[in-house]
Amino acid sequence: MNLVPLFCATALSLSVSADAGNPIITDVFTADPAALVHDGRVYLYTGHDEAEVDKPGYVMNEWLVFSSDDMVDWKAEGSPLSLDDFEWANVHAWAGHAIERDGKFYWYITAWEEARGEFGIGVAVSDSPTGPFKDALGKPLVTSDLTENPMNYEDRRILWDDIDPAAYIDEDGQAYLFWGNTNCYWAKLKDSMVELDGEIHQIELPDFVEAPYIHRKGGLYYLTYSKGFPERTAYATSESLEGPWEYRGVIKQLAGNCNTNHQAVVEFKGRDYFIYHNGGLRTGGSFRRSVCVDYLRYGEDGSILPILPTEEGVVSADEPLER
Ligand code: FUB
Repeated sequence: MNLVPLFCATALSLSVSADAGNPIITDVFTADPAALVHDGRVYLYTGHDEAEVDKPGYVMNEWLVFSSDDMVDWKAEGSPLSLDDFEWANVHAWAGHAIERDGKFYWYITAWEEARGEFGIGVAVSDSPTGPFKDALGKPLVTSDLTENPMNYEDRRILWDDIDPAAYIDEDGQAYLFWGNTNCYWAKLKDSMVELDGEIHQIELPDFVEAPYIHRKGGLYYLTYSKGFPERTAYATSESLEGPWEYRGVIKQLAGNCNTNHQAVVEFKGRDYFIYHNGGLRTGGSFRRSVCVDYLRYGEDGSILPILPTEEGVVSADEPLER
């Protein structure tokens, strides 16, 4: 991925096509989905790709929220969080993840910290899933001095291993944060949700690149992630969030017309969904991405069956599922 100068943010009016089918949002470019279910609605948190056509490099200044009660009709909830809300950040509103605890909503995000010249992970908080959100700390929660900064391209030390946060609250109430690029990290979160609790650990996963995401099904924890570059989605399972993790293979091939893959997994009204992005819109591409939704299905042994990206997407969660 490229680090590019900030282009001027363009104010875009947000409305969402009511048509079913992929991509689910067709009037703005959306990337890096995360989802949560609250009071019978699914809330979708995305990045906003604003790069011009044929200009390589991410231009991302804000995050967007959409919501739905059937996974088909999506309501644009606007942009309740942007780089302007983080005094320490100046560019690169990259992937985030939102989670609810005790009636508060915590949105962990990736952004570039101007003072240190590196990526950091911040956290914003709100009383509502749609905001307004405000920076909970006034500084990043995770900075590069806490982690290893692995050597990467051309033997240079990379400063973007602290990206792509994903939070999870276990049955016993313990909260965890997973994140990383090249190295996959995890740490416990204190009950406040805005402080790490103890050591930062690493998980060894084949060709881990980025986008760790945790979900649970049938007593098993699943860690999906982007593997290799261009990226495929792979996964590992464990009986404990603290590992050990068993690598289980690739479930999604390259995203169409786009070099990254970034997934969210959510269960809603008894069905399992795999949310991802591709470069599928006209003028779309690696820096003009679009969020899509398809079904996620499990094998009898708990394996995730290969994800089949479709143009038709999913049917209303309130209608019978015949395929
Ligand atoms: O959107 C910018 C970056 O690209 C994200 O942080 C990664 O997950 C990849 O999708």
